[in-house]
Amino acid sequence: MRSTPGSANSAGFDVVIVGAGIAGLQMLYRVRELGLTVRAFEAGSDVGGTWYWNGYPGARCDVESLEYSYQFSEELQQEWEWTERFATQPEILRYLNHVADRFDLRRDIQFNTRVEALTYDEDAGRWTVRTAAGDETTARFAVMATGCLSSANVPAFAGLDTFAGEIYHTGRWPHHDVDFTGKRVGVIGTGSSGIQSIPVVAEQAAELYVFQRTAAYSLPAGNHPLDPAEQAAIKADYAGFRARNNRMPSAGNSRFPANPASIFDATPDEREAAFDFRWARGGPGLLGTYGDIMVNKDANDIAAEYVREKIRQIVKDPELAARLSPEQVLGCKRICLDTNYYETFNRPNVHLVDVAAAPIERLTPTGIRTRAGEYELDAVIFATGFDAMTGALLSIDIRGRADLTLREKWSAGPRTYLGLGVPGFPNLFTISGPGSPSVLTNMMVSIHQHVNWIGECIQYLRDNEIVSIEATLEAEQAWVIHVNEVADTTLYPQCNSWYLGANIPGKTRVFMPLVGFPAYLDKCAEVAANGYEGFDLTRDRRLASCD
Ligand code: N01
Repeated sequence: MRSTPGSANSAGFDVVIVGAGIAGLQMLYRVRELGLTVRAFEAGSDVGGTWYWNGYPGARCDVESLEYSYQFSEELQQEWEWTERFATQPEILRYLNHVADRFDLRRDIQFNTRVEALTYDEDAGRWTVRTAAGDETTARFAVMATGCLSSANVPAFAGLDTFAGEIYHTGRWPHHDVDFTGKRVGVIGTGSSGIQSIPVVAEQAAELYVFQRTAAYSLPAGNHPLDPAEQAAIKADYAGFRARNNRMPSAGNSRFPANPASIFDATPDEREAAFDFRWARGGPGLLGTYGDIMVNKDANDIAAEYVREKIRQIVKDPELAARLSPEQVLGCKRICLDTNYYETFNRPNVHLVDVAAAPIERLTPTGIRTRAGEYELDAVIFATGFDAMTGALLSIDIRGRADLTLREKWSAGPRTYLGLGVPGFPNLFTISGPGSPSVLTNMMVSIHQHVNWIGECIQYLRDNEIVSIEATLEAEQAWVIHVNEVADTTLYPQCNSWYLGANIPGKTRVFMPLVGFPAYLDKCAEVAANGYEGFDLTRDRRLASCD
């Protein structure tokens, strides 16, 4: 089977990719390298995924630019010049557009096309892909590049449709200028998206009301223009830099690793100095000041109190500082990085509304009503996050062997082998799926690793005339236990985070990502080296050739 790339193909494709964000673009490039026919489907009108949808004011990456980039092309990583330590959303989107153009990827992407269903035909050994427009095609392999944080969570507030003003979600930001100058704006949510947008919106808005349910820990990003000499030094040995990052638990930050020592071996003065150093440097490094902060509650309490003291120093009104001070375990909800977040609450036009004490009751035609009062607003921004890790996958009607749906299979929480494969769903791969390190790492690196693993796997199947690969139930069961055991050695499961699915009403609470990148990297390599141990491989000469 061969087709003109990108052309309609009644015989279908070798590979279908769902999504044209960071993962989809790299997968497309990799599949082309294998000489296979491919079609990517993308719901948006252009490439970029997360960086296409999250164009809210202040949107910026919390991974350093020199690490948050593709490594599949040495030329690309040498050519591209980042301008800031942490890139803005427009800069990353420009980069992804550059990648799409440079490697001529768009011709195999069908935009404005939402995939609605994927159904496995056991006799043909192929996936049928149906779009929301009702079009169908088939493919031997399906690769889900649907993103971990792509299914926007809009709480079902009463009266949502009655609000007469503007409504936005940070993860569905419109692709036109939005100007809040002179307006009364409400932001619901104080996770990363709220914390990044609030300081920027506060500068435009006449009045800004921040509806906070849980105070979040935020560390100063310490963003600055990139020093060309620093960039050149990394580029002089980019491969070495990538290799060192691969050996870090978060697949990054090798230039500033965590200190493995215990906080209890340091004096109070030494701790203070160590925290001060990391706070001043900016970025997420404060969590790594000592090796036990993320595994020992007493150690964590000391670090958390350091951050609360910083909040008290920054926010002038002590009562307001107290309301902005988080109490949960530091870092067990994803740590936020900010530029002037706490400082923003010193502005006279910014008001903190406690919706834990007095929850939002409804939206009205003119604003938001909480149990404590009514707030007149011209615009409401939902910074309410995502149905993480499973939301995008389960929004598609995925049916595997014997009509088993992924929704049924995952009704008590996601179950995978390596976060890459699911028993009952042959030849379907999930890039950065639940059970892989994904969101606990630099996503660029995790995606790179998955794309290469999947590419090599498909190559292996072709070389060995294997028509289908499917994770075994035994491997899945052992893997789910492993992921939970690793999580339980840390403090991560101890608060109501989206890592656990706790932000979505009714979602089963399961800790979804795997903690620790290097061991995972080694495990995936070992599985491949052992002929895809833990997967059933089916040979069928009739179906073996893709040609
Ligand atoms: O979403 P969140 P996010 N009533 O889920 C509140 C990545 N990211 O979009 O904590 C009132 O963290 C909710 O309150 P609570 C990053 O991985 C990265 O901000 O559930 N409030 C919370 O305050 C990040 O972790 C970057 O009590 C409600 C907020 O909404 C992930 O995306 C930038 C509510 C949601 O916070 C998600 O971040 C942005 C309700 N009914 C995002 N429902 C960077 O790279 C929810 N909330 C920097």
